[in-house]
Amino acid sequence: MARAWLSLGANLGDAPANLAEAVRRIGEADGVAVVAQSGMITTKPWGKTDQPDFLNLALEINTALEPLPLLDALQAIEAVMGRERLEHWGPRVIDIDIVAYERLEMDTARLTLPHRYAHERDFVLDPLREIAPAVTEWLTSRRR
Ligand code: PH2
Ligand code: MG
Ligand code: MG
Repeated sequence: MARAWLSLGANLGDAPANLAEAVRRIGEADGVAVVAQSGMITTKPWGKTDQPDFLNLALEINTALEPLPLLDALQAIEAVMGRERLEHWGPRVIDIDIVAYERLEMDTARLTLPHRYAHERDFVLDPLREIAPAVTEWLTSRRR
């Protein structure tokens, strides 16, 4: 079993309902259990600013899946929930990102761990700090 931390975001449709549905689906996925969930926070869009505010939260999970199978499982949830990849950093019904997987460091075409931008995004760090202060500190200190 490995411990991993996820960042979830939504800014299209019923964002609170989308986040709640994603958390439920993540908990129901094979080989994944939700350990802790942060509160939902409203955040200003980062990167591409002419889009609606986001709702974000962080999850801590236990998983039997290796990083890439975990990514597959999370992308399958995004797909069934109607995620369309139209625009880089654009609006979305749901986004589920792996922020960290244990303290693993990897850099492949599909997945970079820890998440490439997590350390500079308050919408990731603030909810994560609520449930995993040590991981949050690791993310910010390794890039200082
Ligand atoms: N996700 C992005 C780009 N910008 N801004 C906020 N506030 N929240 C997000 O989840 C978000 C974003 C790309 O995934
Ligand atoms: Mg993202
Ligand atoms: Mg994503």
